[in-house]
Amino acid sequence: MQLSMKEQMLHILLEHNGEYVSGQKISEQLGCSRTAIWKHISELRKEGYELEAMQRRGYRIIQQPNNIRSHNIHVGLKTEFVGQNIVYHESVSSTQTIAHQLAHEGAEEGTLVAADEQGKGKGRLGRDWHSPKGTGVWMSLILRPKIPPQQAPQLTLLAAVAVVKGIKEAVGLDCEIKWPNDILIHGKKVVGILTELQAEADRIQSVIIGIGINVNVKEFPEELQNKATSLLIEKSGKEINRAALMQRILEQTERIYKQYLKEGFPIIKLLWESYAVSLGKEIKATTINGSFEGYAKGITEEGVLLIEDKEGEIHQIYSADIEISSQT
Ligand code: BTX
Repeated sequence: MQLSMKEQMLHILLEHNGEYVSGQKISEQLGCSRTAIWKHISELRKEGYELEAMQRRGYRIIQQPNNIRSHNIHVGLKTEFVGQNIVYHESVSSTQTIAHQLAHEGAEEGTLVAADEQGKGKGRLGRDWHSPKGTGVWMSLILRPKIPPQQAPQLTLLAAVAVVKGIKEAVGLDCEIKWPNDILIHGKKVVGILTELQAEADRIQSVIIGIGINVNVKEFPEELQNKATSLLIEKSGKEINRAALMQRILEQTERIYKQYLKEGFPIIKLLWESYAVSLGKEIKATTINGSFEGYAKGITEEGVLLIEDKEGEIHQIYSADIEISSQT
């Protein structure tokens, strides 16, 4: 997608990394008037950019706001299509609902819906996802892979790998994955992933991958205090730039997704297994049909979990909540 004039100007200022760029240089590069530059500078200031204007020297950027407006993500995002079309809202009920609607209306692959706050963030099985204002990454990505619907669980695992790698790159923290969709740090959930489909019997029309990351959340409601954490908490209170984190995750997603479309699931499976905490352990799986205990043997080529019960029978688990019952 083409950068707007304002985005191009921001790009030039960011490229100069806090150094001055003359008004003349900007107007030559963008082919616009000095008045237009000044107008964009004022708009960026209103959005929270700290910019300095100095006679004879030009303009420089002092600080970026920690917001996730679309151009803040767009400028500096090195992808071909993932996140190139961004729909940003300050406050929504759920980014999933909006992404579903857009996918239904034919939104292009890679379209991203992001919000600063969700009033009714969705987890799996009708559960809620706590999404407070301005402190998280609450986003839904539309993909359109040409794969049969039964392979869709693979995309949850693909997204989990991309998020773990993106967090490592942007923030330097190591995460673990608990099948199928929990990303943990020190045993507490820092990211949740919800994959939903629009599909016919034999064909996927779109996959909506919802990713919720507790980034700068300082405190959780009482019921989550023992099981949730945030990147800020794990970084001892250091505030994290959400747009930069999103960029790294979107780049990793595109890279791994392209590899997946070309070479299939095996490489993703290997990567996923290297981050998995639930494999090779005694676990308790709670499904909609009840719960049972067994040994987590591994995942299949479809991304389905295999559990061996005490009688040696192998069960294929498509969807469940997992508790690790021993550290074997
Ligand atoms: P899940 O069903 O695996 O997890 C939901 C459960 O996790 C809740 O029942 C609660 O116990 C706990 N929980 C709720 N909020 C949080 C939180 N912020 N941090 C840690 N634990 C929490 C996981 O479902 C899938 C979540 C996807 C969220 C994204 S956000 C963007 C997109 N839009 C949307 O509405 N959902 C997705």
